[in-house]
This record gives sequence, C-alpha cells and structure tokens, in this order.
Amino acid sequence: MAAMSAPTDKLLITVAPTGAETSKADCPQLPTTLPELVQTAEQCEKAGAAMIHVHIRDDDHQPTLDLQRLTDTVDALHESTRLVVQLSTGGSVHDPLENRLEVLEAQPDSCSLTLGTTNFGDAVFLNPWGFICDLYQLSQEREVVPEFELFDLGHVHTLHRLLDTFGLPYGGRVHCDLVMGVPGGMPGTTDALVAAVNALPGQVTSWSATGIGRSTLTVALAALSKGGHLRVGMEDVLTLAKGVPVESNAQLVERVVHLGKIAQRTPMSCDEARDLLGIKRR
Ligand code: KMH
Ligand code: ZN
Repeated sequence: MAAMSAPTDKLLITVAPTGAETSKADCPQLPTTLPELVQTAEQCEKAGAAMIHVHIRDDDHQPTLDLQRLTDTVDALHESTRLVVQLSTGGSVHDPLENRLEVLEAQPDSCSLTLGTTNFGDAVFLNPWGFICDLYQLSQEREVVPEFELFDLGHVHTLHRLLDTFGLPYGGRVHCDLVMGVPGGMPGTTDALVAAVNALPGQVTSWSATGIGRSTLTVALAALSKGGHLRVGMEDVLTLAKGVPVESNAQLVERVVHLGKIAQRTPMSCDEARDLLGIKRR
C-alpha cells in the first residue's frame, strides 16, 4: 500500500499532445511540427497543464528520436512555457533500445520510463529488465527525473524491484503514471486502477492515470476519486465522444480542469509540479 494516497486539493495535469501512433494524414490537428508543438504547449499551459509529455516527428511527420531535434524541442518549450518538459523514452514500437537511452542527452526535466514489455495492439512495446535498469541508472546520473509508466499490474511489481535494487530517483520523489486501456495492458477500469494503486510501493509520492481511447473518462473519474493526478492528450484519445473528434489538446485539458473543479481539485502550477516531482525550479 502506497504512503501517499491521502487526497490532495491540487491536481497535476500532464498533456501528452502527439504520441507516436497517430498519422498526421489521419489527424491533421495533431501537433507534429515544432511551431505546432510550441503553440499547443502554450495553449495547454494556459488551460491548466503543468507538464508536457513529448514525442516528436520529422519533416515527414514520422516519429523520430533525432537528438538534435529533441534538444531543440526541449529548448523551445523551455523558452516559451514554464511547463515541466518530459521526453518520451518509449518512442515508437520501432525504435531501437540504444536510441531510446540517448534521449536523456537532450536534457529534459523528466523522462518516461516504462516498467515492462507490453503487447501493444498487434505490436510489442519492448522494455526488458536490463534496459529498464540501464535507463534508470542513466536518469540518476544525468539528473533527469523519471516518471514510471505502468501499463500492467506486473509493472507495479517491477517498480518495487527497481527501487529496491537502485534506490530513489534523482530528486528523491517517485511519480508514476498508470497507462490504462492499451490493448495488451491492464484495462481502463476503476477496479484495475484501484488494484494498481493499492499495490504501489511505499516510496511512491504521487501518481497519475490516463485511459486510452474510450476509457479516458472512466479512468479520469476513478483517478480523481482516489486522489490521483491526470494525464490527457491526443497521444491517448482522439475523440471527445463517439464520432466527435478532438479539435485540440487544450480542449482535453479544459475538460479535465472542469472535472477537477467538480472534485474540488485546483490545477497545479508549473512550479508546484516541480516541487511535487523533485525537479529544480527554473
Ligand atoms: N509509443 C509507445 C510505444 C512512452 O512515451 O514512454 C510508448 C509510449 C510510452 O508512448
Ligand atoms: Zn508517450
């Protein structure tokens, strides 16, 4: 049972605006260029987000882990916003593990770190134990604060093993995100959320949740009622309701700000998010 489950009145909202799975052709409103990403980040910060989870694209709008582009993206987001900038180390299912380790060289505030291999629709999202250990130790060396991505209950148990083996992350806080409803991972249900949260290690200081696709609202409401934080964005969901496309990431942020308000949770500022996550204030 995690130590931090007392409800908080503040709500950390993370926006995941792009992802690696949706094509620009299928979704022209997906932010894939740097100007589009910066504009999205500015709009989402204004709407109430405090952290951005970033995947980038190349000139053909395809997912890339190009280090120069990642570095330019981190710099541009820091210049234009006060958001905590988290780079994805998950990339796309096609990215080699070595390239995913190199992401930390772009000096983000935070990086995602997934705790296990997951069937990902028809593909496989590869995260063997050795890679998890390498990435975690590198994050400690490079002073990048990880967000532990938990796609399944087994990942929660791997988080116990990781923290017991290598100690606390840089910054001393332990923040997790439950990614629920991926075909191959845990379902986006209240029961699964409660099971995962109740199994979190005692070192965990905060957690958020995101529900993929149609599970987005179920997971958001369950997370709010259990005192968790939220991640939303077009990486995870492309419709507001059946047949109603998302027009912008800010729209998704605004929606959970509204849900938070009903639950008497106020969006956290970027500085408050830095304190929560153990990231230095800029
Ligand atoms: N695109 C998925 C294969 C992460 O960003 O760390 C992996 C993912 C997780 O999105
Ligand atoms: Zn991601």
